[in-house]
Amino acid sequence: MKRDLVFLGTLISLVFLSLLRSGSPQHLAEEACSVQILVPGLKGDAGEKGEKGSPGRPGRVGPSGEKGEKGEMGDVGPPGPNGEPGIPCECSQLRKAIGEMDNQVAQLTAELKFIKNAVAGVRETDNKIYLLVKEEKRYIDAQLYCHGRGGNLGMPKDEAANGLLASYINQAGLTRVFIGINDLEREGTFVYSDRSPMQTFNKWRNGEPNNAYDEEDCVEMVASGGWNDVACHITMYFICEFDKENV
Ligand code: MMA
Ligand code: CA
Repeated sequence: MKRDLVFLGTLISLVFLSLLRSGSPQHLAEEACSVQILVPGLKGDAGEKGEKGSPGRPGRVGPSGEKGEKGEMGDVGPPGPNGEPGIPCECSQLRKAIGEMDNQVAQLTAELKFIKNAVAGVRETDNKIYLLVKEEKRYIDAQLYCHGRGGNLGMPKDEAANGLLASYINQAGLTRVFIGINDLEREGTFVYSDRSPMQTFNKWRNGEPNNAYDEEDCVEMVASGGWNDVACHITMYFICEFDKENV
């Protein structure tokens, strides 16, 4: 644009000059020639068609396309090579070793039972562990103690469990412990402390439950294994029970 203006200025001053000097035709011819150098003449004829240009630069990378569908599963590959040959089975030797391990397991089980019984001082059945707690507590606090350890007060629900608890008490030289049975919620309706109802099994001593002094809502087991309702506020030792699946 700037060059065009310079060119136009030059052109105008040359035409002006040539008009000033246009006195004689000779002058005019001279001027026309010199002006011709700077001022473009008439447009010439179209030139010959040029050669084809070199190809342009590659365009920019376009946006990525949408994800295609998952292809079908390929064919199953050929099978791998065969493994190393195995060691021949020494069956009689293995049988002997397994037999010895069975004996060892049986012996360890017996020893563990002794340790739990004598050292930890617990008793167990297939699915329960019982623990005699030699701390004198009221029924409610005894129940809290057992709950706090993931268990409950002992709840004998069949002859086997009741007999186990009775022998536990006797081996400890005790005469009575709290067990998990009460009628705190409804007088005369005894339930287990996990709130499960009393079934047909019970071990009430003769004449019990008698709700003596109209204040016996909790239950003790005596050395014979018999049950007696007693006041909840008295204190005595107690037995907790734990489900093995929770231990
Ligand atoms: C008696 C008997 C029981 C009662 C206790 C309370 C010793 O047994 O009446 O039923 O629970 O007294 O001390
Ligand atoms: Ca009683």
